[in-house]
Amino acid sequence: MEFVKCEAEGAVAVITIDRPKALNALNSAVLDELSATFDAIDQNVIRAIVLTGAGDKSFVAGADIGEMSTLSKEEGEAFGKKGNDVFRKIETFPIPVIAAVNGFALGGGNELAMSCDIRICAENAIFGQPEVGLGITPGFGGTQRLARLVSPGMAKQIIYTARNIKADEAYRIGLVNAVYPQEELLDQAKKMAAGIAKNAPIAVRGCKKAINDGLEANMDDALVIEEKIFGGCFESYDQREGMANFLRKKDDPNKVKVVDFKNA
Ligand code: DAK
Repeated sequence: MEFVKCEAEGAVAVITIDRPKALNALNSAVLDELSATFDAIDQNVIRAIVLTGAGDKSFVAGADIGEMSTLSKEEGEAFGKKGNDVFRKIETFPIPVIAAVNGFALGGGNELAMSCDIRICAENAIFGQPEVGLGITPGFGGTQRLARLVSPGMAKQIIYTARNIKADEAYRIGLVNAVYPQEELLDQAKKMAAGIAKNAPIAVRGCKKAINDGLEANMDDALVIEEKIFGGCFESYDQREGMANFLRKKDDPNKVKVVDFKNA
């Protein structure tokens, strides 16, 4: 791979978009490599993924404006589909994906972060959807995911004005879960990923599916989705062992652990 690197550390994989000369902007090659990288993840070994950008300036500075500038309508639609297919693959990937946003997350960069399960960022992170300033609409799911993640009004303000927001504002509106000094970001993301990887993998995957599928359904159907996934956990080794373990440790005075969410 030329632009996407993947390193496994135990049960955690770190995927890095590495195209420094264009601040990690997404051209077709990056999108193809990103898709192939997720396809190659060994889901029997990896239990959580961190997605980040190379360097300390940019997560992803958007779709590649040079490549997009000469597209015809048909080519534009095909480029949009290519991105949407990869981002949907990430969003529905069975294993949780944490975006460690280490700088610019503009346009397709913010859209990529939003296709991940969880976003944390560095203090220098900048988020925005600058598309209307370029004469286009967001094309990799930005109109849909931003409105669902923050609020329709806030998403419309960000998209219509094409004004960027800083890390603290992204935190305030709930676009990111936490903000860290740049030098701590990756370790914090790996720590969170390792914390997820420690838990029962079938249950974690079930939670991701239940939350994602439930958000697309009405509450009655969503609760049925949850019931089925919940039921599916029973008789598994993890369920039997997890519950037996709790019952064995019932009298352990240290068993209730409350953790500061920022250090979870
Ligand atoms: N594309 C291509 N190259 C980029 C780039 C991008 N998005 N962003 C930065 N670069 C390149 C710059 O051209 C420059 O290259 P050289 O000139 O050195 O060759 C290099 O990265 C360093 O950038 P700067 O010199 O500009 O660095 P600064 O620190 O001064 O500024 C910046 C950083 C991030 C503020 C600035 O580079 C910038 O504004 N970049 C563009 C950000 C942007 O507008 N991104 C959103 C793109 S729109 C669709 C599918 C997808 C999309 C839309 C529709 N369909 C087909 C339906 C998605 C759209 C977008 O993502």
